[in-house]
Amino acid sequence: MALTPSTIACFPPRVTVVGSGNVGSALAQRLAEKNLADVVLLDVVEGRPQGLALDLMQARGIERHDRQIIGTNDYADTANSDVVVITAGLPRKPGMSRDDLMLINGKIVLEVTKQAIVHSPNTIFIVVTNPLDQMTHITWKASGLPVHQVMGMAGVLDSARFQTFVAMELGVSTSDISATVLGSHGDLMVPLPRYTTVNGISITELMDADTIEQLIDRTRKGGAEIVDLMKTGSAFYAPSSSTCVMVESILLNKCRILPVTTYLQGQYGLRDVFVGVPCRLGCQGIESVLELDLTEAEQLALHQSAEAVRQTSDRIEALLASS
Ligand code: TXD
Repeated sequence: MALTPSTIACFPPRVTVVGSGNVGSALAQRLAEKNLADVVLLDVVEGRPQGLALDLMQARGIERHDRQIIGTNDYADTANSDVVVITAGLPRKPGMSRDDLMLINGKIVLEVTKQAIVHSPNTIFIVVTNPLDQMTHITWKASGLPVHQVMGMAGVLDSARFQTFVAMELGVSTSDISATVLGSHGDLMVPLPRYTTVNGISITELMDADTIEQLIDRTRKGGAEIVDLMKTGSAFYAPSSSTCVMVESILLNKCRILPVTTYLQGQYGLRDVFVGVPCRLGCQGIESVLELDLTEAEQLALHQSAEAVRQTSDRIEALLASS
């Protein structure tokens, strides 16, 4: 992989969060309160990002940090961002298919990327908007950046959900559990029990197959379970935590190994498709892709997951061509 020099020149780094809805505003708070970066919060809605930024600024003395939070509707204010996170989009409404949402959010993500890249030409993009794998593809193409500088957040969240359910089932600390979920962000995600461990012991040695299957099923439906409870809106605390840990690994060059949506070019026998796999995240973005040793069944599940993403690539290409 050809790596270009880091854009991170001096502290504090600057992170733009596009979309000041539930995920975007929670992420801005986490980034600032962890003292990780100055934050530019941008939205199309006038006043909302400015109001949220002022509110967050007024908490600084209490939270004891000095990060700047700027709210804006103008991309000029996002100039020289080290990382741009895209959370802008619309949620699915009753009667709307995933395809309808893909086109609506596809146009939004395309426009956001084109505007953001003008002011931060060597940034690193993290896409959060759904449908995740397809939106990440759009940002990669529209930005013209190398693949290691464009990635999607989903696997960290799906793994965190699996980790939580395993901890609840076993009655142990969540911190002692390391969970791995690969694949696309949706019903075909691929939780890997063999690579899910409690202090190094695989859960396949600690639970029976039926229990593991129930936890996997709950993980797959993790987002929907929260939507059903909340009635309006969807999860944002764990999604913003998940995005924050990716930003942190990049800005601090921590080189964490995290499941990230990336463009595969032969790894896992897959090519030219965005899908979630473990990656090493450092100051240049995706520093490398880790290839786990998968069983035939695990490999098949990953390929099926990737195939579902690939089936939509015509529509993504058509959208890009018409822009
Ligand atoms: O795991 C994951 N990747 C996800 C993805 C986890 C949780 C949420 N997931 C998706 O993220 C969700 O399905 C949505 O597509 C996005 C954002 O979720 P959020 O819950 O934050 O949605 P909101 O609260 O509706 O916020 C969206 C904001 C809102 O303020 C709009 O005004 C803004 O996006 N928006 C825009 N901002 C800038 N530019 C444009 N064009 C624009 N259009 C809408």
